[in-house]
Amino acid sequence: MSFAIQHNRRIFTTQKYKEMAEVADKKKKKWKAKYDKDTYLNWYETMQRIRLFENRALQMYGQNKIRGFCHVYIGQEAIAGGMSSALRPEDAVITGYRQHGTAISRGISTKEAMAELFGKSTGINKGKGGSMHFFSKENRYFGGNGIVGATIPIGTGIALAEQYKKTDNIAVTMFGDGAARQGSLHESFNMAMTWKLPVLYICENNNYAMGTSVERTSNVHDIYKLGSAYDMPSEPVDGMDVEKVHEAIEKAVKHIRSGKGPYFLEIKTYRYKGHSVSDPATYRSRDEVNEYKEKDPIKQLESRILDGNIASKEEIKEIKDRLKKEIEEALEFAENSEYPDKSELYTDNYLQEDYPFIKD
Ligand SMILES: Cc1ncc(C[n+]2csc(CCOP(=O)(O)OP(=O)(O)O)c2C)c(N)n1
Repeated sequence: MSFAIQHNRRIFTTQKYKEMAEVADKKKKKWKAKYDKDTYLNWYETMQRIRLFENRALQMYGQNKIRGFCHVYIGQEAIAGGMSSALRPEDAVITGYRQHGTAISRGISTKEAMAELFGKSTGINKGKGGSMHFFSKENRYFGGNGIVGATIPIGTGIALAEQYKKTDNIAVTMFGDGAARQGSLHESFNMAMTWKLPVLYICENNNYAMGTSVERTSNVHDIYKLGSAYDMPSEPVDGMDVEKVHEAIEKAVKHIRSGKGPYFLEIKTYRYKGHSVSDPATYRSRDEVNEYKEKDPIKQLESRILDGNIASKEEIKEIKDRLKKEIEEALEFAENSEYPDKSELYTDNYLQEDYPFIKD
């Protein structure tokens, strides 16, 4: 007997699902380790650190210890993981507001990140930036930006600065599928290709811009194809698989560093939670969410590590326990830190002296 299952307007039969599962099973058996133990364990650690950090942050939000906006990255960690191994520390990164994971993968400590979420003076931006606005000059991390699509021209500008200074650093410019529809993408792509800027554009396509699916936004569902209008090398990537993310970014980075100009990767991923903490995400089915959870990037990597005898269960447990301790210490640090002094209201502000509308 064959039941029809409707999913995202595609009709699959249970038979078809069975066949797909068998193909996936065969692929799994064929998997072979390509990298050394440290690489796998570093990926695991980076991704688990982000997941544990955000799970605790969500709990703290529930207790009103974190206020304001909070957009979590849970489900998307393979992108931050794969990126961390494919870039150099000197490379610049800029992204949107769903940024805790990216920031942590670039070296911002969980203490500084948690304290920032708590609005405390010991946060990475003295508690004045909050969840959407981490920034770190030392880590070449340019945010954290709440304006959808704004990172695309800013990242392009960072790449222009690197070219002007004749470095071989690249600027990674990240944005969501919703942001990809902004005009700023086209102006930036055009300029970056004309001037062969050292920029890697990454669209983290998690299928939704708030409650609006990619299918409802445009007739072009494969966002990477937007690059072809500018002859920009562009590819789709499986964002649930950290190895594939690493490989794709490594290849793109090699192209960019050799002076050939920009590259565009559409990394297909999924966010398990709503758009932000206040979104119950009723616009998608539980089956859809579960389908992605089945391919969870951390679980996938953990089974590869264990099945491939890369590390033992005990080693994995040791990493998890160490990270749990780290996150508890970050929480304690955030709790025990002071809020910024009132005088901080007047520091770190940009003031244009000749702005004509300043009032005393
Ligand atoms: C210029 C601008 N327009 C609208 C908004 C409101 N807004 C906030 S998030 C969002 C959706 C963006 O989705 P996407 O780019 O796919 O990123 P994701 O949340 O999936 O990471 C919108 C429309 C905004 N912040 N800035």
